[in-house]
Amino acid sequence: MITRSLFLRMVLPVVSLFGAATLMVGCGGSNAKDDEVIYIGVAGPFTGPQAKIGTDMAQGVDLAVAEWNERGGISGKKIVVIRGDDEAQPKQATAVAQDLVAKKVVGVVGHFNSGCSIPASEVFNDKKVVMISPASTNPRVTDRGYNGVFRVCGRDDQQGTVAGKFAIEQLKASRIAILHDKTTYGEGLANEFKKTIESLGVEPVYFGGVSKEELDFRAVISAIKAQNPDLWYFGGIYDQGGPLLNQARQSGLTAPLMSGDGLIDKELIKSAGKNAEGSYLTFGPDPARVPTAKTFIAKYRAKHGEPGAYSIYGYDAANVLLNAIAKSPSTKFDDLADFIHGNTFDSAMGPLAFDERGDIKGTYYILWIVKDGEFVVWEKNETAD
Ligand code: ABU
Repeated sequence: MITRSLFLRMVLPVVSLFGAATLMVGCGGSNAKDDEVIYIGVAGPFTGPQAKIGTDMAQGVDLAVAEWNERGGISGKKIVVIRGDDEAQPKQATAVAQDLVAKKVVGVVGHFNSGCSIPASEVFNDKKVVMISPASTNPRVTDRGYNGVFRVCGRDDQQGTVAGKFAIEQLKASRIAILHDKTTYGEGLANEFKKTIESLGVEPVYFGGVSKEELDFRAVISAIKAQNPDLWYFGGIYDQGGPLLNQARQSGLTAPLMSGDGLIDKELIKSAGKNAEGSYLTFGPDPARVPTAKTFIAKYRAKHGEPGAYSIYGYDAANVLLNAIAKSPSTKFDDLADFIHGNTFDSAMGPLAFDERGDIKGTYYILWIVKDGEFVVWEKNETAD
């Protein structure tokens, strides 16, 4: 089994994510005065084509907050979550960030899309609000040196490298087409993948983008097919991945697809069915194989149904933030940011610590494959344990 704990041997103090404050407050109702509650934000796509994955993430946050409130909240104050729907649109993300700041949130879990997290974090950094993304993997999210910006997922320069090496060294692919959705995430990941295969001596036979709103892929599929690839890579999200796979198979493009974490959502399987079979994806370890995730999975199922790929990351990001709020000298920005930088968190996915950029420490990405209508860890990863 591969977990972050294999890689984290920290000298920093370990913070139990489950050590709560002691005073009890009511959990229900929304009429509490501002000084009786602690507001945190959760920001992501809650409507539109990516509503499913955004809601999964927010429900992870809701579960964490419900647990803290059941234990009495923090310093006698109930925690209240304010959701900000960015609709996966960068401009809307900036508006959401401004709104959350105006509503006096102490910190924010979000956003989902890198293209939203980057502009939103300009607002949060300016207004001194801590932000922890569960899912935004583009390097620039944390590379700008903002002390209060964190993520609990990996980075696309790691993900693209793992994918590129796998394509060349394991799959022995030599004719690789690369497509992306022209977003910060999709194009960035496609470029990281391209860089890696080129460093291993393989030039892509095709490299191009389609708008993230596009659902008719016939022209690009035809251009890709004309190059007779033995593998094609897509930097993008599941809402396009399903139609893309369907149209590719209909047009006779039979080469396996490879992609990143943006495609790991059951909606892909619902949309593409057997056309998704055999697709390779990069993502973190399987929570079902992480012992510390078992309680989360059971509780999430009881409250919200089956967890989505990013539910547990929403939960862990919220718990990092809530621990910082509960255990820092104050809820001021510097105290919260320093606390998060200076501690190891005992999260559902295993020990979690942050480097100076706000990235998690430890190796992260492994290969998954779609098999019999499920996302499963590619078996040979097991040898890396
Ligand atoms: N990391 C998958 C999708 C979210 C993003 O980084 O845009």
